[in-house]
Amino acid sequence: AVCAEAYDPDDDADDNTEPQVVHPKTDEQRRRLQDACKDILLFKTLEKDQFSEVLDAMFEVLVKPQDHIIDQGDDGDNFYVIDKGVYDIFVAKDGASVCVGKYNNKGSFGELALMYNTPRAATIVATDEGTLWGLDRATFHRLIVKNNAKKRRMYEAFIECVPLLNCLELSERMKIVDVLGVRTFNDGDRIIAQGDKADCFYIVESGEVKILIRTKTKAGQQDNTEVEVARCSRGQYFGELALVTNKSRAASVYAVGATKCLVIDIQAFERLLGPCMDIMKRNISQYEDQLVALFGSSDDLKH
Ligand code: 1OR
Ligand code: 1OR
Repeated sequence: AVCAEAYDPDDDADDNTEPQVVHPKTDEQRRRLQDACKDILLFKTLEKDQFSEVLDAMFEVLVKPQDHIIDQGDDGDNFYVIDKGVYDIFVAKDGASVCVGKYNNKGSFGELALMYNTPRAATIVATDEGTLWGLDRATFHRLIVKNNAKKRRMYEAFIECVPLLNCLELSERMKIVDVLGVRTFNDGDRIIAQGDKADCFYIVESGEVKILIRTKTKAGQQDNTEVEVARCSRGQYFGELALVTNKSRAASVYAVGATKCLVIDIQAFERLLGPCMDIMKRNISQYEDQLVALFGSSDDLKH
């Protein structure tokens, strides 16, 4: 009898017999690869063995200016991690190709077509000479997609009780789980530094963070020390402001005790959190009111 069973990647018996891909690398390549991969969110929830299998399978790709690494609409072949170079992201809109963002010497792309078996969702073009690390589709499936089933089991319940994400459909919340990374911090670790460029967004899973601000209206003055303005604990988010306003980080954020955060990169934030934008903007307008109350001006949150 034929039965319609849900696909569970964990049941995939032939996975164990699939040959392991190994691209030999020099020590120098290995060092660069490790450096490029250390902050890749999709790798952050892998077990150590799985992560080293991923590294073994990756291969170097040299690119020239104007090379199309990915074309929107194509089938997915590889996932890419950036070693170096600047890459523009184009999306077709009403027949025209619109640049919607860029990767600047770090990050990764090409996961969506491989994760969901869909055509490429964007075109990625190198603006300079650059270097990428590719990971073939089969290995991506065997290690990353399989790990996603585990991630969904681990984070589904927690994500369901993050108030900000209530406005999303269940399937949209699960897409966030698929691409998120996890980072742990020790007491006092600085998670965000005021003034830095922003490339990700955080949700506190456990522990607590404190938010400190050094106001620009007192720049250079003696009493311009960092002032604590807020704390966030389980289920609360931070690091959205710079992504929403396209500015540098408005405050510094430190771990209070051992703290674990879920991390979402800026591209996934823009792609998946659009429906939550109104809530975030409403909360941002409250930052301005509190700034006025504290420092007598909200200039810090302006240009
Ligand atoms: P892929 O396999 O579909 C193209 O191949 C890749 O571009 C895609 O995986 C992502 O890794 C990356 N929307 C869709 N894909 C994006 C986007 C994006 N940005 C980067 N990629 N948006 C832009 C968000 C800044 C939304 C556009 C409406
Ligand atoms: P970000 O990307 O600028 C620092 O990085 C984060 O601290 C910021 O996003 C917010 O998520 C968070 N003013 C500015 N940023 C704040 C504030 C805040 N509170 C939390 N963040 N104010 C406190 C309001 C309770 C106003 C300053 C007095």
